[in-house]
Amino acid sequence: MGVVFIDGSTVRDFVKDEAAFFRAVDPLFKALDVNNDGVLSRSELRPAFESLNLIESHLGVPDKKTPDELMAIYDSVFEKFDTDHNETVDHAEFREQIKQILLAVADGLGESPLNMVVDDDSLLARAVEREQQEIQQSRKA
Ligand SMILES: [Ca+2]
Ligand SMILES: [Ca+2]
Repeated sequence: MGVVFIDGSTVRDFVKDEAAFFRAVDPLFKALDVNNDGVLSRSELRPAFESLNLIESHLGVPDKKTPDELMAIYDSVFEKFDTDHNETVDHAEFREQIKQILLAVADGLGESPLNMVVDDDSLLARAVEREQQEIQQSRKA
């Protein structure tokens, strides 16, 4: 998808559209759940942190971190996802935290459209696609 125009409302509308949001988030959960037991362990959730890092660097947070700092971040992100502290992240916990992260990203973006490079298979790309489809549909109507 490359460079796109994106603003806070692109992301907020995407999160509000539960059907579209779950359609984008649930495959992520499935892909992360390597042993297919329906929940994410600490090590299974780790690849997701790496894409969160990507979001951070988009927003200008420095991404130079020592391995110790990274471990501490992974741990604190896991604790955040695991809201009932049972050492696994289930579907509902995953959806809720991704939602919170995207809403934080939306706040960071604000209301002025920003030129941004997004990965084709990232959630932000899904948000932009959804908005483009909506615009196309309203043109047809
Ligand atoms: Ca698992
Ligand atoms: Ca849990």
